[in-house]
Amino acid sequence: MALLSFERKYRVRGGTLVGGDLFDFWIGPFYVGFFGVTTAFFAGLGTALIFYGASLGPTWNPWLISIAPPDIRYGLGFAPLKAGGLWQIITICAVGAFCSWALREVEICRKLGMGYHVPIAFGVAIFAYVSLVVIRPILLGAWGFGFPYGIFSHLDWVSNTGYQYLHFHYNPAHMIAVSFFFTTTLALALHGGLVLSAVNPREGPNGELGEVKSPEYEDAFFRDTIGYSVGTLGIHRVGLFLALSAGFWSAICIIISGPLWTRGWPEWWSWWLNLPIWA
Ligand code: UQ2
Repeated sequence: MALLSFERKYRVRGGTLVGGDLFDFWIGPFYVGFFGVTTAFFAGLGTALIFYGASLGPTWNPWLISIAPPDIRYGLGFAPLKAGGLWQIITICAVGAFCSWALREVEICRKLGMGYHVPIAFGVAIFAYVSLVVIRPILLGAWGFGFPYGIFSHLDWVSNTGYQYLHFHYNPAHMIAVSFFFTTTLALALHGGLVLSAVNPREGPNGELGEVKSPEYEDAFFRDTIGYSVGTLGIHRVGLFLALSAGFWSAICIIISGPLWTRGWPEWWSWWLNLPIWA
């Protein structure tokens, strides 16, 4: 179905979670909805506050601008605006905007009668962010454990936080996350390569245009190579699982650093050295 006639068909009322028909309209190609309004509100306010915070700082160099969280001594209370309070409100705006965006996706899924896979996937990304600036700071007792909002400053925070545990790559959850990130790129490279090889095949022996191949060819390629094909639907399940697992274990690896384990991560592995079988 042509996109324009399809749009006429699906652009109907309904599927909203909040607000009934009130925000059930489009602006150009964009569905608005109640959560489109809240997304715009939080994103607009948060961005304005970042510019305000930058105006208070020493530089307009985009690499160096940084909005820092409050000092640890403010604990889990509100800090003065210019001493981390801005960071706190910007964090509320960020979480508000991300969750609004996810719920707007849910409303669009409901309108289209689709599954909620995309908003659930986005929810895992939100979880990874929230684990850094909300969950872990609460577990450690101070907003000051969140990371600063700046390009270089957040890199410094990641490096410093990593060295605080001596060698972050020994964090078992970090190991799992990294493995999932790498496996995700492997799976997407295999999938992208396989689909392009079938849809955009080489030319024939006499230079004639290659014929587009069906999914049976894709299956056959992997059966010939490794004796198994996960299938055209299966590869997308594998891909979604791998990518969500990468984000999930990233969140776990930072949440357990501090709240669950305060020493260097290499030391965590002494459980292995202390197994009675070595005695
Ligand atoms: C596949 C298939 C696809 C694919 C890919 C495979 C026809 C178009 C890439 C092969 C994938 C396998 C065997 C699983 C890979 C698993 C990991 C953990 C990397 O069979 O079906 O559809 O794109």
